[in-house]
Amino acid sequence: MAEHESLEFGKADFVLLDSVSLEEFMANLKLRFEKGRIYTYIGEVVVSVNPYRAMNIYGRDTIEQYKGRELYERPPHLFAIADAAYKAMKRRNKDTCIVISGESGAGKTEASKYIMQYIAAITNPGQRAEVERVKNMLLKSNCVLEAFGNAKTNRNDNSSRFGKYMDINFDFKGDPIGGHINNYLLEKSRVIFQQEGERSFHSFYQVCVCSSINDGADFKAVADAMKVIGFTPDEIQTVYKVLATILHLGNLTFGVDGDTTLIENSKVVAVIGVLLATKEENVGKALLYRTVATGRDVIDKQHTTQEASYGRDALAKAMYERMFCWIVGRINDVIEVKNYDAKVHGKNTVIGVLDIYGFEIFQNNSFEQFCINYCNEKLQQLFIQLVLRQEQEEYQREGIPWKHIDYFNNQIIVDLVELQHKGIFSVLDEACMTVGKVTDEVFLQGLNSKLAKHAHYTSRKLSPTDKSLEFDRDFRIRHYAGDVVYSVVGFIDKNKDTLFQDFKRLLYNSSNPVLKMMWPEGKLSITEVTKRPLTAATLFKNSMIALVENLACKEPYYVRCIKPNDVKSPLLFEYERCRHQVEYLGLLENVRVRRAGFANRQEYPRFLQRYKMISEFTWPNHDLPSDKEAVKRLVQGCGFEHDVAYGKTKVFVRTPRTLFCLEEQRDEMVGRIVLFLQKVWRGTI
Ligand code: AD9
Ligand code: MG
Repeated sequence: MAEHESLEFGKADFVLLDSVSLEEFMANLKLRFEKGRIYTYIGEVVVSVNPYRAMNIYGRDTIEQYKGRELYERPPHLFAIADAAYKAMKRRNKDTCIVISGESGAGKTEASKYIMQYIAAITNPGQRAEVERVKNMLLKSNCVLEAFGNAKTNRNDNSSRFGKYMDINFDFKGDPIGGHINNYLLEKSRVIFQQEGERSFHSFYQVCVCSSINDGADFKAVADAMKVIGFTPDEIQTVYKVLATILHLGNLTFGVDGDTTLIENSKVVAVIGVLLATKEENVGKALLYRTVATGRDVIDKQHTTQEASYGRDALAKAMYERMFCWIVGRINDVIEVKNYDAKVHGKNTVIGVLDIYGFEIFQNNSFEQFCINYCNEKLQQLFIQLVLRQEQEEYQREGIPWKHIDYFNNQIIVDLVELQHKGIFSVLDEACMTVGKVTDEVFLQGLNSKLAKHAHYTSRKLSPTDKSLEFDRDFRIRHYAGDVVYSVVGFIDKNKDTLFQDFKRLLYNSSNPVLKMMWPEGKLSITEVTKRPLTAATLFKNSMIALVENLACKEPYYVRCIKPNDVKSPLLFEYERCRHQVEYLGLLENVRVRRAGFANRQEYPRFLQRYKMISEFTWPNHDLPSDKEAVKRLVQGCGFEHDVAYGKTKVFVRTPRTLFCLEEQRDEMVGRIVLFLQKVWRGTI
């Protein structure tokens, strides 16, 4: 515990509050925010409030203060959590992960960048060139991914529109030797449509250099970063060509002449032909016709204007998404660990950093918000399992007397979305599988009939008098973080995510090899394409389940971000807004579990190893029947009896204060021992 931090800044750990109530919690959070203390602990969890201003707390000098120190020795900081994750990995050879959560605009992405900067700064003291190269790549990759995957929304000027999980691999020395990025469902619909006040992905403005945000300077930074990462000039050119193609597609309109669908502004087609390195007539044909196999015949079926517009939009979205995934893949090629032989170099360990799109509610919420909010439910569930439930279970396992603490378990909402056969994704997939014309309304009917009694689901049909459900197409989910009304419009299309095969062939047949590489499945002819691709919902659900499994097998560290106001003000602490977040994030329950429980627990041998020098009974070795007995003697000798409980395999320390005292005594003893040894060495004893 950061005891030395003056009380004028409030309590540095919520566990130390005089009494645990929402009011006390909020008062402390507010006081600290107003005093410029944006971080506060709950044990080992960092609570962070977005300061919305540049803080002078991330520099080299601050990094030095946190390097190698214990969590409770310094004021709360992201660096301390990063150091703890790093130390756990290095000392105990454990894979760890840092999970950053909070709603849109709460500060997750900024936090993830500071954490990475910290790790980069404290590693590679030997300045090995290869390690420096890897670190540089990892840091540079952020800039590229943000350009292509972030956008201005009404909640955040730099909102992540994709989920990102980055593994950093370390060698036995604790230096980064590589990494891997997993990206999750990019909100590609933004390419063709943005709500009022929002923008498309930053990358488009950077190529146009036309707007108020600092896009021009960013363009150069992104281009430089891509070069450093190792994108070839051809690859970078292709990226710009794809962006330009998408912009031109946006200008393309369709009309009819008798029975014929035609492109109204055919000059655009010529430009696209050049950009995509393919014949103009092939572009025109792919936009207006679809090749279909009927029995043994293959025919060209003309689109209606509606189908053609649908195809055009699907093409724009798919090209962007594919390019984004390709960029991630290229970065992975460069940063992935190569030539690492665990037998020679020792175990390769990992720190994972998760920065995902936060919970969001817009004026109009669609399939994308549904997926994003489901993802946040999954992460909340992981938090509950790991922090709240596991903690309680550990006390039971260790035989420590324990009073159960109630908390809201959001598993019921996770199930509502993902349960086989009964969940919303299943109902959606079922509707999409139905042969014939399926509408979003049919899907909504399916939901209504399956979920009529579910406490967290309702719709206009089920609650006709409910004012928040304005339209027939609306349904509402009671999420852990609040109620969200979704419009069912577009769910079926977005879930099917159809891109006519003709476009895939068009792109595959481009004479630009980079573009061709992005579209390998275009190789298949019409008669070879049979398999129905997995739906967007199923793919997303599977990736979320895999993500949670991956995180669950690592030792987790948490950063819980809070957004203080909706107007990006550095001064405003909107009490109600913050209270709501504290409640739904389960922070109070977190404090209660932590407090009713114990701030720290260590297996007996480890505890002894660290503190045995402070007691005559244990230094240098004890002759008691067990390590447990030895720890008891040590604790008695120090007078901490009242603050400690003895489990089957671990000693539990209730307050961090005790640990702090133990650490101080240890430091003092170590100092004395060193002095003594020096004297022996010099022969003065
Ligand atoms: V979203 O779910 O991706 O929409 P995030 O990632 O939680 O969201 P982000 O990190 O992008 O939010 O923070 C939003 C903005 O708040 C940033 O662009 C900064 O202007 C501001 N911010 C956040 N954290 C800090 C900080 N530690 N110091 C200064 C900050 N400004
Ligand atoms: Mg973000």
